[in-house]
Amino acid sequence: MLSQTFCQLEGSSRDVHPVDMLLYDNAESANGYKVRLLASFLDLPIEVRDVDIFSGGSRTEEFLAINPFGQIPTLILDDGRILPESNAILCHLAEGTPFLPTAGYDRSRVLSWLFFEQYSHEPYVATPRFILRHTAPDHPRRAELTWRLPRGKRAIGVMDQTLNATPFLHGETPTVADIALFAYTHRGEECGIDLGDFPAVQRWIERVQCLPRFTPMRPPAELKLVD
Ligand SMILES: N[C@@H](CCC(=O)N[C@@H](CS)C(=O)NCC(=O)O)C(=O)O
Repeated sequence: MLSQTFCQLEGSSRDVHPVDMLLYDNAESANGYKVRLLASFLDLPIEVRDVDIFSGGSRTEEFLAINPFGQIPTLILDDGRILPESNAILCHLAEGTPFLPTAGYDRSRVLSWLFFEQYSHEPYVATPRFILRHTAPDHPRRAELTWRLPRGKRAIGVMDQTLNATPFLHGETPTVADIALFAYTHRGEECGIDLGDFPAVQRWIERVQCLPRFTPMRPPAELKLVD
C-alpha cells in the first residue's frame, strides 16, 4: 500500500489534498495528459511524478522494475498494483462513470476507438510530433514524416467524418474515446497536421475544451532534442 501523500495538482481548484494514486508522467507526453485530463473531469486526486524520458529516466533499473515496458504513463493504484498503458488506465479510472459505457455494444464501440487510437492514429500523429519537436532538422528520422503524416491525416479524416454526425466520437456525451483521441489531435499543428482541413474535429476540440473541469496540457519545462 502506498503511503498517503500530499500534492498540489496544477490547474485544479484543490490546493493541498490527500491522494493515494501515483502517476508516472512527463509534461511533454499527451499519453500522460490523457490520464490527467480524465482525472480532472472525474475530480480524482492523483499525485503526478515526472520521469525524465528524454534522458533515460524511463529506462533505469528502478523504473523498469515498476514498468518493464519502460514507458510513461504508468499508474500505481491505491493498493500498490501497477497499471501501464494510457488507454487501459483510462478504462480503469472510468469504470462505473459515464465516460465508459457498461458492458455491451456501446462499450465495445468505445473500445474500438481506443484500439484505433493506438494502431491507426498514435504512430502517425504522436510520432511525427515527437520527431518534429525532439530531433534536429537534418535528423534521419525526419524522412519518416513523408509516410507517417498522410496516415495521420487519414486517421483524423475518419474522426472528422464521424464528428460530422455526432458531437462526440461515440454519441451525444463524452467518453474515454474522446479523451484518448483528443490528447494528440488537439496538438495537430505540432504534429505537422493542419486542423483547418478538419472542421468537425475543430468544433469537437472546442466542445471538449468547454466541458466542466477541463484542464489543459502542461507545458514542458524545456524542449529536449534526442540523438
Ligand atoms: N502505448 C503506450 C505508449 C506510451 C509511450 O509512448 N510513452 C512514451 C511517452 S509519450 C515514453 O514513455 N517514452 C519513453 C521511452 O520509451 O523510453 C500508451 O499509450 O501508454
